[in-house]
Amino acid sequence: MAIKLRSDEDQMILGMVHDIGVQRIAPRAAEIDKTGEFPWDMKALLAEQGILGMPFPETYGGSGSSEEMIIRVIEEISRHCATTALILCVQQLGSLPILLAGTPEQKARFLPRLASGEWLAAFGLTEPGSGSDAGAMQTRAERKGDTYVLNGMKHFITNAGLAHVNVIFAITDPTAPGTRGISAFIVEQSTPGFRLGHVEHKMGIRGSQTGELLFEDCVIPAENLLGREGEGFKIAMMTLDRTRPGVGAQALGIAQGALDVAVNYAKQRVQFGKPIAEQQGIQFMLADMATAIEASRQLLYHAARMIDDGAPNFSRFSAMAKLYCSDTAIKVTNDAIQILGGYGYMQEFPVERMMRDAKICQIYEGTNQIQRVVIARDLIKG
Ligand code: COS
Repeated sequence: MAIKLRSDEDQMILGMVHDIGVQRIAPRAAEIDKTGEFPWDMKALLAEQGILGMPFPETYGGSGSSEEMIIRVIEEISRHCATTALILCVQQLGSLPILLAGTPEQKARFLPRLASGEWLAAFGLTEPGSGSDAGAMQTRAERKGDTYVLNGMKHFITNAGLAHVNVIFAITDPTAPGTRGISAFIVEQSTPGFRLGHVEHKMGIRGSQTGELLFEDCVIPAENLLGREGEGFKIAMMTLDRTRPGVGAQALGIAQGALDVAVNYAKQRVQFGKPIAEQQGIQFMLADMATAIEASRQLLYHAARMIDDGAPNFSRFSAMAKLYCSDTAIKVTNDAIQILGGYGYMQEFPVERMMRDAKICQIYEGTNQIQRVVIARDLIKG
């Protein structure tokens, strides 16, 4: 359903993204999934069209788009290819710590080439023993003169080995209480002692490269510290509060794409002498899928508008949007496969890929169990 945008210009941009999605992204989606190779052509397309520049202010070469526009573009691209949409999601995720906590010098140095799409970004928080419990990380950063020396590893990192700008969270003060010993750093790709480890083979979003980042006496300049020492955990949380709607948008787009396929199929597939779309059992399924998608969309757009309006408690709604949209995507893609029957299970139709792609949305940027923790804590606080 068309929910009116705040400006005609935004409406025009969304129309342009719709056309690119249909004409250029959709035809590549199955192949990207099959080869499991990072789609450099799609990254170039998003860069050329200024889509990768959306999360960056105009001063740094971006378009300074609203969060609402960013999530609507992610949604539109995800209808066709969740892997391609993820390129925009992670560009925002890996750059936001710099936007939120960077000095003017750091912003001037890193943001323009991220906004143009010349560089990719990565966000290094997760470790093997530190997933939902993000504060349990082991990676160390020791101050030595005017440098920090990093040792440890990050895993399950999107764009591992591809990103030039890697925002890495590491412990600078092991004696500090709670998460107050964690700091954030920018590690550039070619830094000695920093390298790509194992690359994962995944169930979905297969064209996105996910892997380990290894730090072995990796020396970075002290000026690459983001914010102050000890502020790293808060920077990570503030970032995730603002990027979780992007994951919701990815899930919502996947769900909408699956519904579109299911409706088309149901109108054409004849069984018992009529299209299955005329069977009430199928109609009820389609109606429930469309209703869940619309409810998810309203919640998601609401959360994005809260971010744009600087609402104080947007973090709860951001978590709700990510949780609800991703649960919807799993339900809707599962039902879409069911409507297509045996064909839905086959790789010549896109719905099995959509279901595989949807699953990660319930897991990354905080599992849906963690989203419930965030929502509940906000509900019961003070
Ligand atoms: N914004 C700013 N600060 C925040 C915050 C937020 N949204 N959430 C927590 N903080 C602050 C707290 O105020 C607290 O600060 P003080 O030390 O000054 O008291 C500090 O961070 C620690 O907070 P808390 O005690 O709530 O931390 P927990 O260890 O209980 O963890 C959760 C909180 C579970 C929410 C956090 O670990 C989390 O989000 N986990 C999921 C991680 C994740 O999403 N990983 C995906 C990686 S990207 S694919």
